[in-house]
Amino acid sequence: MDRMTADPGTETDFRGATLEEVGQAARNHGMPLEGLRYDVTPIGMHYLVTHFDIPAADEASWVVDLDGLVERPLFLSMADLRGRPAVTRPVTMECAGNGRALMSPRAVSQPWLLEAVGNAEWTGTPLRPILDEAGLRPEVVEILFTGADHGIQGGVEHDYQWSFALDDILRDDVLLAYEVNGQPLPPQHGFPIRLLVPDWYGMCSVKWLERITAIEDASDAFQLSAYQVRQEEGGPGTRVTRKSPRALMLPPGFTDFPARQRYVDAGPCELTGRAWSGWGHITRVEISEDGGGTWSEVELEPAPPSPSSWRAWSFGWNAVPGEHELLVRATDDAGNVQPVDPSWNYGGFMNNMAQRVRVLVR
Ligand SMILES: Nc1nc2c(c(=O)[nH]1)N[C@H]1C(S)=C(S)[C@@H](COP(=O)(O)O)O[C@H]1N2
Ligand SMILES: [Mo]
Repeated sequence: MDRMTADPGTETDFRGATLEEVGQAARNHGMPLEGLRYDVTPIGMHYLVTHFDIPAADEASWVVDLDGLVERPLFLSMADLRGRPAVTRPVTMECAGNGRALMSPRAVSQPWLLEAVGNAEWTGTPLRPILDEAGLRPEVVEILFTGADHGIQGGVEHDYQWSFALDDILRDDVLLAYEVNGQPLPPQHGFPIRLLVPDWYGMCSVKWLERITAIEDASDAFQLSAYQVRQEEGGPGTRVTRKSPRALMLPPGFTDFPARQRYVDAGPCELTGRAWSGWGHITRVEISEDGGGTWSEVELEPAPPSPSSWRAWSFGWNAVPGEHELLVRATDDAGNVQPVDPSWNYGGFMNNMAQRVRVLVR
């Protein structure tokens, strides 16, 4: 990024961003935080991540093969999948790299600030009855999902894949999704069909799904070793799974370009936003005006029917003239609370530090 975009109001120095990062940022867009206004994110505003290229896909000839250690392999056409019971679910999806660019030093990858999120209504058919129909053999340990996209990452050529232990995937809320917000999936979001796993970070919701394989050993698929919280390259780590809690504020007032400093008129100012967690319901959202020394609870809107969808909040702020930095943090009913500072890891994953919003009140 050039000098004009340096110093967007954090301690992190962006001037060293590489051309690779600029290339990723240009392909993989975030949700402008104004999108927090909408309970259901318009699909063009939903964040987007594709590691390799968006593959060509023809709905009429697309088949999802379900094979491996099953009694009855299935070849699922789109007509077959669309003919099965359909469920629509609002799901907050977030990239595990959200917050990466706020870590220092940051991983050279997709340089997200905080915008890698969206809350769309996904329609599809539940996965579990399909696995039941195929009949998993007793020796099955994991279910491996393969997308139609192919490339090289970390020097390893592979199809994009994710694999789950049985307990993690035999959930009633996992879908094979073919519509989003009432429309067929757009090409970039996985047309004609993708896996959708609520509550986990987005990397496991395999787009352009073409194969489901029941396997008897833990998979060594490349992405499983990439999505690890580790302290050094190749070091021991723990796999990224569920989303940590996060609250985000709809940017108040108006902005300058390009630094995106906020300007607000003095007086009562309604702050609003959304919060979510992959570990349960959001129970508390708080705002600090003194860098995290003291916190005030905001008002939470009624909880959504499923905690897989984000929860709205609002706060009546009395804006007094001067420079302010507002911090926002969420707590979930499993007791997880957002930290004020990032906890660093090599891949730049799961940085759910409290959001900092700089506001100049006039
Ligand atoms: N086949 C395939 N599936 C994929 C990816 C990919 O590159 N290829 N990216 C993953 C990542 S890292 C995320 S965060 C989500 C993003 O989904 P979206 O682009 O629909 O928002 O898709 C996941 N599924
Ligand atoms: Mo991601």
